Amino acid sequence: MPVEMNAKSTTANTNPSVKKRVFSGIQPSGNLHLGNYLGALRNWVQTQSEYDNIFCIVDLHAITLPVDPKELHNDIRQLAALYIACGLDPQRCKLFVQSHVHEHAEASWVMCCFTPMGWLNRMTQFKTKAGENTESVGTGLYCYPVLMACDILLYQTHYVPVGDDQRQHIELTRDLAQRFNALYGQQVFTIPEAQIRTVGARVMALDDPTNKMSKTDPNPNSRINMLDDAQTIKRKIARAATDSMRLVTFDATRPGITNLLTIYQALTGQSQETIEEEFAGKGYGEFKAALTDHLVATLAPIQKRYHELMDDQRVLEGILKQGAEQARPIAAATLQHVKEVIGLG
Ligand code: ATP
Ligand code: LTN
Repeated sequence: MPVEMNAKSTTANTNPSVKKRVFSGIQPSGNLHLGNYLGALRNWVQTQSEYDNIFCIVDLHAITLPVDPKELHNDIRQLAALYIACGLDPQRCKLFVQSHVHEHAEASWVMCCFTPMGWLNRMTQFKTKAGENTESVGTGLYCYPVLMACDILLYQTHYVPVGDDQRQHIELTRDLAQRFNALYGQQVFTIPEAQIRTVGARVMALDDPTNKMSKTDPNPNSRINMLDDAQTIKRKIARAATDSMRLVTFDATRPGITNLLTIYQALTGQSQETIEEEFAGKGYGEFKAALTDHLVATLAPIQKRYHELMDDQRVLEGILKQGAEQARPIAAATLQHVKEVIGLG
């Protein structure tokens, strides 16, 4: 499976004592969708035996925009259940909730004091999410990339598997770590690398393939949610934007059909040529029916497992508690080192 690294890549090792560390996270802010799965979660699952894995439910990031407390509480549990239902194994991964390890918030304050305003001013996600409201949004939205950097740096992470939209945040993380290490003349932080797949790294919205598929898009038909049933998937794919050419080919000038074909490619693992041959002379209707079948076949077993997990909250809480207990000492050691070099305490 092709993977792009943003620096010299190192081959993963299967010897547990020298496994490289992977860290990533998703915000518990609404429905997990196909973009999150193909761009991030599925890749974590596929490589979990190669790495020392830490996966976080980044709830402190979710409060950077207004959120209903009850919904947030439920969304955290739902996301944890989906992590496991998608195939993350709590025996091989530390799974935890960001706010359960207070070192993230503490490190974030310290690193904010070392982050030039100009660096944050360049972050495009802030501009997209704040929109017209740059004066009224909370400053947490502005400092969000610093908290993300701390998530990664606290664990001496080597690789951060994410979708394409996170590229700029990982670059900032690297810059902050390099600058901090240089300032104190010590290797306080490991310099992480983004791991971005070539297929599925940017799944586009079904209604408007010039925008990325997003949890917070007001149009529910813009995304396939991981918990959508077969009928809903069929309806959303049938409505998905295409064009009037009726040619089932990968073509950057026709982003609608290309997005659907890319989803098909990510789900089947087939090459572009094989897919184009399979649908040569066939219409969009036939292709959309095949895509729907693959989506339903992929999501149905995940949904079954998800419901089993949600029915036994004690098991889920136990997994999250254990994950936080395993993660905390690693984060605490890095934070302690940071405090020592700065002269705090
Ligand atoms: P929102 O769009 O509402 O900000 P989101 O859907 O981007 O939320 P996040 O929690 O920000 O969700 O992202 C979790 C992971 O999913 C990240 O690694 C991100 O890069 C990846 N991801 C999000 N959207 C897509 C997408 N459309 N295609 C591929 N990967 C995606
Ligand atoms: N900012 C990310 C979520 C996120 C994350 C992280 C991803 C928070 N902390 C650490 C990787 C590593 C997003 O919006 N998708």
